[in-house]
Amino acid sequence: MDLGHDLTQAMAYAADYAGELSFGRRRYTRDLTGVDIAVVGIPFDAGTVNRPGARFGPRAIREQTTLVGCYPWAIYPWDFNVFERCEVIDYSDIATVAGYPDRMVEAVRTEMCRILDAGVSVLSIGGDHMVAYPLLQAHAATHGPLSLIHFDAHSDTWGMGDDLNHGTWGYLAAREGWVDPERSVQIGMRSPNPETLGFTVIEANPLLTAPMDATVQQIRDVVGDGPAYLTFDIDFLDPAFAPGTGTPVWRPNDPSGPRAPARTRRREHCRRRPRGGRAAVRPCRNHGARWRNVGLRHALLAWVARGIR
Ligand SMILES: [Mn+2]
Repeated sequence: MDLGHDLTQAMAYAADYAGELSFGRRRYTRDLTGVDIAVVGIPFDAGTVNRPGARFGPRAIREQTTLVGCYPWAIYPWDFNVFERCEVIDYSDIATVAGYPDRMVEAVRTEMCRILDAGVSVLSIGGDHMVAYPLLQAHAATHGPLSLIHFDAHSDTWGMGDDLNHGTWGYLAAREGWVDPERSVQIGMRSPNPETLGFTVIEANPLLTAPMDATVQQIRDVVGDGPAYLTFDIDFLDPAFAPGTGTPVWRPNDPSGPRAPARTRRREHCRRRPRGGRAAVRPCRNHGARWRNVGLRHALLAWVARGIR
């Protein structure tokens, strides 16, 4: 379905709660003529070893992106409007058949090669992290070995022979030469894996104590100027704020993480004796995670856009 430019622009100013649920109100189309960035959904979660549900990710993210982007001059904090700088389309979802991971891999690889061969950049929305396997394969076929910028609680480089799931794609991508570990960096790690495969690893605790600018410079120094692929697992964040993930891992020294209630209780105890238990978790606990998804996806879109112009 191609809604055309006029309606897209009209919907950008329409009520947030109405209208098409494409990514950022972009056109649903597979016509790549004149396109800079294609947003592609991959609703797949058969690669997770724990909690499924990521198949609902692309739809939820698209819905949340309708809540931002209504200011034509910019989206805070960026000083440019991504949609003015680049022609962005919503390529819709890559169809997968539940229960057949091999078909997902083949379908993603085929569609990615079509998009990348047309000179178009991709922002994909998953889906569990196994989808990175065909995505990296297709990008490496186009650009050669890539720097990987990997935000995650897990390294996803556990080697299990040829087995492919959301915890092994990084191992396989390095083994196949699609990513160059010497130019790659993993950020936020907090699941022990002594085998780094040569990746630069920035663990969660140093990340939380180091100045942000120093960490950004460290990432730049490792990655250099070559082609890079950025991937962000939502479990990079503390699950207190983004519980909707397959394998949540708490951030031990995060000032807003699990230690915060303990510190608060200690201070509280000095002032008066506790008089009751803690409140129950609210059923609406995923709202915070949804808001973070909105910001994250626009940050990633801006990152892709900066690489184009
Ligand atoms: Mn993870």
